[in-house]
Amino acid sequence: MKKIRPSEITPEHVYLSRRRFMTGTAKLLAGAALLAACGGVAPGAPEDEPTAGLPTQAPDATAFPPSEDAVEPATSEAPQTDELGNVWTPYQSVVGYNNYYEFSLLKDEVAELSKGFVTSPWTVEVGGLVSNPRTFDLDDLQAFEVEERVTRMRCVEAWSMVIPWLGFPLSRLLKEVEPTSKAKYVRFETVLDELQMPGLNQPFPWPYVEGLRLDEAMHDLTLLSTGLYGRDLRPQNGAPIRLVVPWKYGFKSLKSIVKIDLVEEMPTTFWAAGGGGEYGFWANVNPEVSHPRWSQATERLLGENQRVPTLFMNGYAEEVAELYDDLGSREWYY
Ligand SMILES: Nc1nc2c(c(=O)[nH]1)N[C@H]1C(S)=C(S)[C@@H](COP(=O)(O)O)O[C@H]1N2
Ligand SMILES: [Mo]
Repeated sequence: MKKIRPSEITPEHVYLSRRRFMTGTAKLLAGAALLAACGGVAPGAPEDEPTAGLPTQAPDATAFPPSEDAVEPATSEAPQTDELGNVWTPYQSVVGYNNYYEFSLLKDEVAELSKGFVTSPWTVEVGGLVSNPRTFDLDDLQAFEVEERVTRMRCVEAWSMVIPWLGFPLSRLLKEVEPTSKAKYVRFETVLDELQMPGLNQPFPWPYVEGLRLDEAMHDLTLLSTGLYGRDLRPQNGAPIRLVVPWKYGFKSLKSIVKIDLVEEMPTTFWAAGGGGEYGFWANVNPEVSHPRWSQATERLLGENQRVPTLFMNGYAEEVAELYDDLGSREWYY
C-alpha cells in the first residue's frame, strides 16, 4: 500500500482530485430500518450524555476499515495542523465517524450503509429569487476551481474535527445565478432517496433542509466542498457536494445538496422543525450558551486525548464579526 506523504498533498493533487471529482457504482443497500425513533433527539446528545435509545459510539478506526477508505492519504510523520496548532483529525475518523441521519443515527454505521451510494449523475438546481436560474451538473460543478481549506468542524454534540476540505466559496456559485434584491436567505436541500437511504424510515421532517442569511452565504469562509484530504468526498461525508460553514454548529453543513433556493423569508430548517426547539436557525458556536441539555463550554477534539475549550464562533470570530451587528447578543446562538 502506497503511503502518501503530507508533502504530496499539493496543488497538483488538488487538481487531480478535481478532475476525478466523483464516481459512483450502483449498488442497492441491504440495510433496512435500523432502530426505533428517538423522540426529541436532534443532532444528537453529547456522547457522554446518551439520550433515549441512542447508543453512544466511540470512534474506533480499527473497527472500521471500509475498503475504499482503508488507505490513509497522509502519514503522521510530520503532523499537519490548522492555524491554531490543532492536528488534522485522522482520516479514518473523518470517514468513519459521521452524522448523516438519512443513512443511520449511528455514527459508525453511516460509512458502511452509504457505501455505493450513487452520486453520478447528479444535479444541483439553483433558483428562487435569482435573475439567472441554473441547474449545475457534475461537469458544471467541476468547472469551479477548488482550493484546500483546513477548518474546524464543531458538532453541537460537543465533539469536533480538523478537516482539510477541498472546495470553493459558495459565493462563486451564487454570483453566477445573480440573486435579486428581494433575496434575503438561502435555502439548501439534501437529496431524498428512499431506495438508497435507510435512515429515511425515521420519523423526521425530511428532506434535510438548512439555511443561511444571504450575507453569511456570501462570506468567504462558507464553502461548497467536493473533497477532503486531497480526495473526492466519500458518501458518508456528503458526496458529491456539501456545505461547510465553519463558525456554526456542524448540523448547518448539510450534505449531498440537490437544491439551492434564494428566498425572502428565513427558511424552516430540518432541526428547527424536528429538534424539539433545541436547534435554531443561527447556531453560531458559543461556549457560553449551553444547549438545553448540556454545556457547550468544551469539546472532544477527535484524535486528541483531552477535551479542549470551545472557542467563540469556533475560533472564526474575527472573520465573521462583520456579519453580526452585536456579536454579544444571545439571539445569534440559537
Ligand atoms: N443531510 C445531512 N447533512 C448533515 C447531517 C445529516 O444528518 N444529514 N448531519 C450534520 C451534522 S449534525 C454534522 S456534525 C455534520 C457531520 O459531517 P461529517 O460526517 O462529514 O463530519 O454533517 C451535518 N450535515
Ligand atoms: Mo452535528
